[in-house]
Amino acid sequence: MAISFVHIFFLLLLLLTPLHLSLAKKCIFTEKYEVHIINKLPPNSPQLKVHCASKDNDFGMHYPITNEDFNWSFCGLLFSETTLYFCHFWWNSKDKAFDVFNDKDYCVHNQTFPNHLKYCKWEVRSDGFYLEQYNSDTKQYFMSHYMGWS
Ligand SMILES: *[C@@H]1O[C@H](CO)[C@@H](O)[C@H](O)[C@H]1NC(C)=O
Ligand SMILES: CC(=O)N[C@H]1CO[C@H](CO)[C@@H](O)[C@@H]1O
Repeated sequence: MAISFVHIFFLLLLLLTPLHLSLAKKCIFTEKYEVHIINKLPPNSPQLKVHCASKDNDFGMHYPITNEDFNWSFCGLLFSETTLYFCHFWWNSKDKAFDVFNDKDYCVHNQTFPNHLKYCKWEVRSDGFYLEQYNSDTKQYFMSHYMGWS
């Protein structure tokens, strides 16, 4: 008797595990977010290096060329606090590290306009880092200067 219960338990575990994973990928219960980091540095300038990570994911070092879009997506968390992704950037003997996602409504805290698309678009330019915003009054997207290289 006891053995058959153990068998049933492990059978259920095997059946449920792939189901659980596929649910997680499609974000059934939470929203799906995308973060895009686009190299908008001048061509023929030094190579941009980007290292992004969260508590659970490390994307390693990336070397996007001019106009290349380095991006990833993830599901929002159901119960706990917002997911946090940060990146470290190196270019032309300068470097900068900051959160690129720490707020489910604004991409990053303290922005003027909420991000209703769940889509965080960053551009890396020679004068710093820009985050796309949507002005709901004028119904227009625009790139907003977030911080400089130094
Ligand atoms: C997102 O990254 C993938 C490679 O991981 C790339 O093929 C794709 O073009 C990127 N998305 C956009 C909108 O550029
Ligand atoms: C200056 C300012 O508004 N700071 C706020 C930025 O967002 C965090 C998190 O929502 C607040 O705790 C700060 O007060």
